[in-house]
Amino acid sequence: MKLSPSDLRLYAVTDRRALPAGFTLAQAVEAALGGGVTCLQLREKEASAGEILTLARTLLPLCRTRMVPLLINDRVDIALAAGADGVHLGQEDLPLPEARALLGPDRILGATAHTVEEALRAQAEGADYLGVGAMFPTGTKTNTIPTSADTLKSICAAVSIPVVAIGGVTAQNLPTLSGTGIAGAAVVSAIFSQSDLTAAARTLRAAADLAAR
Ligand code: TZP
Ligand code: MG
Repeated sequence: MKLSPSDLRLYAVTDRRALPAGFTLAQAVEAALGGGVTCLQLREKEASAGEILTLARTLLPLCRTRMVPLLINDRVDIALAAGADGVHLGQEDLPLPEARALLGPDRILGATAHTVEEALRAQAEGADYLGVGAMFPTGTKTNTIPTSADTLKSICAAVSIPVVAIGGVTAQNLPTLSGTGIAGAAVVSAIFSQSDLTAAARTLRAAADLAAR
């Protein structure tokens, strides 16, 4: 599955640690997909490679049914083994040229960028989209680099690939990013820590549809 910018409108990033009691990750993902999530990233920082692979194989059919791309955080090898649609890599992960060589031209390669310079380099090295942030304070990731809306706007203007905002994004603060040029928003806790995941995703999707270009 190749990426279209509208696939990034509401990009849900998993974290089993955030889930309300009683939910499996598959149940949570199914509920979130029902609320209008358009892209899913499997990001389980405490899971073993085998666990991530098993989770990817469980989530892939749920995503495929709804034509939602499934991307794997950090791990090109697991993405390939699971037949996932691609990966998301940060500045300290496998360099993008090597990742692209392993993935081939058709799988999706996403990259994190915090500056225009990083964004242009990622684009030149084969990224299909960029994640930019943290836009707002977040408890989900501790080692984030705070990123301003002005920087986000400059990045969107500098690159031709689509950009998603990440980090502390909620339905309440997402409207403040409207006009920056984002293709969508990526969230962990605003979906996965909510008791009604479908309603949370639906509200965010409406906000993302308004804020994205
Ligand atoms: N990268 C930058 S911030 C972040 C990641 C993975 C965490 C986003 O989580 P939340 O709960 O949406 O703030
Ligand atoms: Mg990473």
